[in-house]
Amino acid sequence: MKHLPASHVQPNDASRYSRRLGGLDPATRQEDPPGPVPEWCRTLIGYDLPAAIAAKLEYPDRTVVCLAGDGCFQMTLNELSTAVQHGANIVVIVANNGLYGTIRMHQEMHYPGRMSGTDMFNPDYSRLAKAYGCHGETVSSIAEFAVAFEQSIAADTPALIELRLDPDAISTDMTITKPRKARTEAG
Ligand SMILES: Cc1ncc(C[n+]2csc(CCOP(=O)(O)OP(=O)(O)O)c2C)c(N)n1
Ligand SMILES: [Mg+2]
Repeated sequence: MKHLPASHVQPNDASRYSRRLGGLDPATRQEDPPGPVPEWCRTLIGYDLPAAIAAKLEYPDRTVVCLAGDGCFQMTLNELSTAVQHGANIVVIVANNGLYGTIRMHQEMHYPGRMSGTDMFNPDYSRLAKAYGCHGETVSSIAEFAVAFEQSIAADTPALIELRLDPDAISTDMTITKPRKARTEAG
């Protein structure tokens, strides 16, 4: 969040990463957010990209960053076309962990090791973004993020940054193996 200007708009979705990175979980929530930040948090997956586009069209002078899980983003990613068509130059950050991670977490908590339907196949999101006419970046380490973000903000098109994440790191503070181990040990 330190790379964002004080005046920004940041739609989030229901993914673990989106909520943690966006500071919307109680554990990381800021009592006094920096600047006028309309935080549109909904629990629907796929909400964030259309919301980000609408926000940019409504507040063209503000930086608009869309934080999306890969599962959430796959619901409405075709709206990249709308963003390009209407010149809504948002920055989309896709947290690619290859999972419907939130659902996997509940599967692991209640039925450890018995997962169903929560693995995902993902495209190369940076290349997909470029195919839509957007700027595209892929980030595999924290060190790469700042430059990718600066270039995305500076692009004169919508931009997308794919964060390639370890699937075991289900959130910024949780692993898959943690609830599985706890549940298995509890019997
Ligand atoms: C319309 C709708 N369908 C299903 C759900 C249930 N749901 C909540 S989070 C989630 C998975 C999100 O996956 P992803 O975006 O990859 O985020 P992750 O949890 O992996 O960070 C689902 C299916 C929902 N919130 N909204
Ligand atoms: Mg995911």
